[in-house]
Order: sequence, then structure tokens, then C-alpha cells
Amino acid sequence: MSRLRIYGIARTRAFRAIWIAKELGIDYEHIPIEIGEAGAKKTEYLAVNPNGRLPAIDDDGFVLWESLAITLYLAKKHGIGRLYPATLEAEARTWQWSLWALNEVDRGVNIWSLHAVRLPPEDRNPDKLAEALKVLVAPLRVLDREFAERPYLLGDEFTVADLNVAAVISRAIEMDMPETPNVARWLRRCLERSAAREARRLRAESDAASPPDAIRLIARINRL
Ligand SMILES: N[C@@H](CCC(=O)N[C@@H](CS)C(=O)NCC(=O)O)C(=O)O
Repeated sequence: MSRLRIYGIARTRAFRAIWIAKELGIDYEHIPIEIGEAGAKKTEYLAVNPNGRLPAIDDDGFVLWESLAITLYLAKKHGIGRLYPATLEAEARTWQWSLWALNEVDRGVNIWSLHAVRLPPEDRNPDKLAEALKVLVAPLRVLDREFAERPYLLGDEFTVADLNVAAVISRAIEMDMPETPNVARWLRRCLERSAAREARRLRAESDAASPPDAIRLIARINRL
């Protein structure tokens, strides 16, 4: 029987696809393609994702790329009424937060994480770090206000809306967030779920196995 295939080393945005697969209990095959010429820009992978970026999935012949399209697709296929909302309005709210996460915070968090934690200290750029923090202030305040009203984005339960936003900002778990304490608490709650812990363990292993040059390549290829 064919299985879901998830392409992309766990250190990349493939983390998001791995997390949702674990939340939904889907049996999957992980193909840990590396970024750039070492993997994602090779002809075989370009046939899966012509953008040469990670992640992508192949679900029994249905190929899909864009990490949050993947999480939404899998949650809707396997988790309606559970991880995926059952009403049109809640579904639209899920899209709202998912697009918001990509447009408002994805790049800032990645720049912060590279220049605060992941790059070798001599390669970190304090100006880029400061700029990333500045860009993140307003959207994180918007997110913080949500959790004054409810524990999760759609109400009382964790859904794919939380997973998408928490996955995008997951590397900010090590960021000091004194001005947005609700975000800090919600992020910890999301990332402490057992599926998230397993996905984070895979990502941490993949981070640990990445030499400094691989991290430099990430910063260079992604212009971060
Ligand atoms: N919006 C895309 C971004 C994908 C992306 O940029 N992935 C990175 C790895 S996390 C990548 O493949 N970078 C290498 C490159 O751009 O060549 C998504 O969310 O899937």
C-alpha cells in the first residue's frame, strides 16, 4: 500500500508536515532531502517541486508543496471536526491565521533564529537581529491579544490554525517575550504536545547533524 511521503530534512519547513502527520497519526515515509544543489535542486526533486524548495509531499500520487498548504490538506483529509474546523467561518479563520503567519512572521523568526542561535557566533549579524525583532513586535502583539480571550486561536481546543502559527514561530521558543507573555505560554503549550515533541526531536537531531557550513548555506540561499 502506498504511504504518504514527506520530502525535506527535518531541520527545514518539513518540520511542519512532520508535526501534522504525527498529530493525525498518519503513517508516512520521510525522505530527508537536503536544500540546494545537494538535494532540492536536483532534477529528481525538481520533478516533485519545481521551485526546488522544501517541503513537498506525495500522497498516493497527489503531489503538493508549500508547507502550510500541506498541513491544511492533511488536517482536512484526516481530521475534520478535530484538528480541522467543521464550519466555514472557522475554516476561513484558519486560513486567515495561516496566511498571516507566513506573511507577517515567518521571515522575521527565521532571521532571528539564525542570527541569535543557529549561525556560528562569528557569522551573526546584530543589525539583522535587531531588525528582525523590530519587525516582529507588532504582529506578536496582535497574536498576544487573541490569547487574552481564549486558550487557542479558534477557541478551547488546539487545531491546525494553532499548529500552523506555532510551527512558523516555533524557533522563537528560545526568544525572550516579556511583552507578549500570552504568546510565550501558548507557544509552550503547543510545542509540548507529544506530536510536537517528537517532531522537534527529529528537528533537533537534524540541527545537531548540520555542520556550520550547512547553516551558512541556509542563511545565504534564503537571503536571511
Ligand atoms: N513558502 C515555502 C518556503 C519553502 C522554503 O523556502 N523552504 C526552504 C527550507 S526551510 C528551502 O527549501 N530553501 C532553499 C531554497 O530556497 O533554495 C513553504 O512554506 O513551503
